[in-house]
Amino acid sequence: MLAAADRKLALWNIGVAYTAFLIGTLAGLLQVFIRNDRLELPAWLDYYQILTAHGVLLALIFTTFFIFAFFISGMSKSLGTFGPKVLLWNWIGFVVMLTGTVLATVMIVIGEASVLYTFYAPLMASPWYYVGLALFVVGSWIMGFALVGHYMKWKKANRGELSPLFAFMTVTTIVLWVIACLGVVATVLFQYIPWAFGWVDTINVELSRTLFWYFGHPLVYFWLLPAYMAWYTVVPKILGVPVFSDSLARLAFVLFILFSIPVGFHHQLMEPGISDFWKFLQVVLTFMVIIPSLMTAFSMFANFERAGRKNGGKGLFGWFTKLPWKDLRFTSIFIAMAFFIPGGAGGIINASFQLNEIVHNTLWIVGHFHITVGTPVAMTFMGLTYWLIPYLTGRKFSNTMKKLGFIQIGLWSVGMLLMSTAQHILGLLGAPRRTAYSGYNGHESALEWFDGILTNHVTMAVGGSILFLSAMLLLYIVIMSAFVSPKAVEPDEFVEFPLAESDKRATPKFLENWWLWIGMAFLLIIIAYAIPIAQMIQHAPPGSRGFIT
Ligand code: HAS
Ligand code: CU
Repeated sequence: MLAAADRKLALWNIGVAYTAFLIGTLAGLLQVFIRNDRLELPAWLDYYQILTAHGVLLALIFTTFFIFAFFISGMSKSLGTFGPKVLLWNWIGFVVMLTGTVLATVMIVIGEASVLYTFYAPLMASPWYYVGLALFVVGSWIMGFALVGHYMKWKKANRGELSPLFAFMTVTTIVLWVIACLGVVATVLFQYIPWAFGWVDTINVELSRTLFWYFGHPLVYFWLLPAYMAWYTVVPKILGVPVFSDSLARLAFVLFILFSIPVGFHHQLMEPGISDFWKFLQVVLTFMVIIPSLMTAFSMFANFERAGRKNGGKGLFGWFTKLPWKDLRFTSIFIAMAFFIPGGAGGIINASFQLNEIVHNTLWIVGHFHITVGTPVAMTFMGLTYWLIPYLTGRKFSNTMKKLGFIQIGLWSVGMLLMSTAQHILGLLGAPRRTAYSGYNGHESALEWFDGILTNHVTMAVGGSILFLSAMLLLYIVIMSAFVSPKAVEPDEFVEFPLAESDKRATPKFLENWWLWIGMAFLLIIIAYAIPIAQMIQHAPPGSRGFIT
């Protein structure tokens, strides 16, 4: 069991994560009903305010705090108990991050920041919203550096040795996060804050979006990599096999450092002001960043086959039925992975210029991110929550809880399948995203326009309601495992941190040469971004004043 101080730190992070989850899912429920023209909001609340709350609280706040809880627990487990300095800096980072979160959330709730989670200029929020975001990022850096400090101490004590896989992956993710945030910090500090406080009149819109997406794309891998960490290190343990290949796992992670960042233009393919060559180059790099995900899929199938055969599975697919389907810790994450097959395929479609023209401003994209971050990532985090909280509190995860857990992931899967399928198809038919209303083409309401079973805003709302039910069930499980369930007495697999053996004898040492990877990452970033950004500044049209909805 972890030291009490480390457990407390992790639990506080989980607490904030699930508080954000509660408000965020509530906002999601309201949204599907508004889009469906079934709900009139009271005057003090509006669609864009709720949409902002939903995006920020779930995609940014829930994920980040949960990710840090997972990092803290795994780093303490695999490298040893935190020293007082590491603990102190973690707490400082946590408080700064929480302060930023509260400030930004208050601004959203009082209607001063209805700018969506992408906060595109020239939409303008209260300056305090941007200050909140900046604090959030700075806090996450402090926590990240504290964890890297813990890692460096281990490296000093174990000179020349490769670090444990979990620690290596944590550091990779933090490196990725820090480099990515440089873009958002630059735009928030030098563009949005001076503009929102009124120190300057106008903003260079194209530059702000470019700096945002320099950050916004690797942001999605900041969510994904912790899920991959669970797939690579936790899942094999549950299956009773070692990590399939330590070098493959590490190589996949360093490829993310290289190719996650110089690809932001795939979110801006439809924007003027970037010449076609640079869009093309970044699309090529986008196709490079697909490779480590394909490597991950390969590893996972290898795990399954090895485990299934070990349990007596025969023939080409016989192993499939021999997987531990009755184990909630496994099945939840398996479903998460399965959702990433269409999720990833959709990403490849989005990244293809000609197809992007069809899907870019439509609900298709909303469907895409609900089967990437909304299920593969979120459901992996749920699958971790079932045992991580009991592991940290020592409370039992009873059979009733296990049953509820299965119902919960079942509901999430059905809800998401309905909602995201409807979103994808509606998008292809032209239903727009980022709008409160969907009555186009001369129709008053979306209800007149789309009326098939899966091409219907009602289907979307039914899916959304099932998801909300699932979310409430999850919160019940969280509260029970955090505060109510009796302490576990006999040994129980839910009160353990499953971490698989990883044989690193054949792993090349250069995979842990951080300067090599960071240097190459910056080289690629300069190649992909230096000239187009210079052009955006040099040939900037007159800047834009702010607009407030
Ligand atoms: Fe994306 C837009 C391209 C992955 C999230 N993406 C978004 C937005 C979000 C998001 C939030 O190129 C909207 C932003 C906004 O508000 O405007 N995306 C990609 C590509 C990938 C990708 C190429 N996205 C993600 C992940 C996300 C995420 C991951 C969150 C966590 N995305 C785009 C593009 C846009 C975009 C464009 C802009 C669209 C526009 O026009 O605005 C790739 O990383 C995907 C690679 C993944 C794979 C899948 C590998 C499969 C695995 C599972 C194996 C399963 C097993 C189980 C083993 C190739 C690893 C077996 C089970 C059985 C049942 C057999
Ligand atoms: Cu992207």
